[in-house]
Amino acid sequence: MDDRRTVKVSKYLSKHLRHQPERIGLVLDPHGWVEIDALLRAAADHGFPVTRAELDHVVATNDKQRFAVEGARIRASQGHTVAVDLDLPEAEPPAYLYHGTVAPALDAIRAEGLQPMARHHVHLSPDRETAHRVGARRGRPVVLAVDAGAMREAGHVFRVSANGVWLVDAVPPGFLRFQ
Ligand code: HQG
Repeated sequence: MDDRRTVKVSKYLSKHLRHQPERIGLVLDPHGWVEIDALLRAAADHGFPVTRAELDHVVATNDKQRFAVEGARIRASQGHTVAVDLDLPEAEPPAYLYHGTVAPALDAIRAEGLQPMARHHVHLSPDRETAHRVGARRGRPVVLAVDAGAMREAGHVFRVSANGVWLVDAVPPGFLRFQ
């Protein structure tokens, strides 16, 4: 399987496991899972045939481990815009986490903190390099440090996805370091 095909299949899976399952007639369970057989059937029926071997390859080699397989089922590990409850346990974050954004968002972020925007949570990275890459999707990246230790002490709940993305409902501006 070449890299271009791998990326194409990964994007197709992200689209339908995170954002628009109904577009191919899929119904996710409340925690975001779907039977792999049903997913492959729906993809084929909608003009995008994927083999089980291709799906397994994408799950195993995905650069961010975006997908989780459990038994006969698959789900996206995070990043949903459809309503799912990932049922992730609370976790104790490291003292600092990082968020990659771009300069045009900074005024709003200073005023209202980090908001989940279209997603369910604000996504935070455990290191600056990852946050830098996340920000760079939108332009010249700006990395903000989040005082996760102080947030947790103040009662904010942190969860970590299966692929190491830290999730919170929001980050009030007082916990952000703009430097
Ligand atoms: C910004 C990718 C104005 C925020 C990545 C970001 C990540 C605000 C954008 C994952 C704001 C939302 C998530 C506020 C936040 N006012 N702008 N108050 N608060 N923003 O894509 O964190 O490839 O929903 O800075 O690698 O960029 O999908 O979030 O620029 O892990 O697996 O609003 O998506 O992973 O953008 O990225 P997003 P994100 P995948």
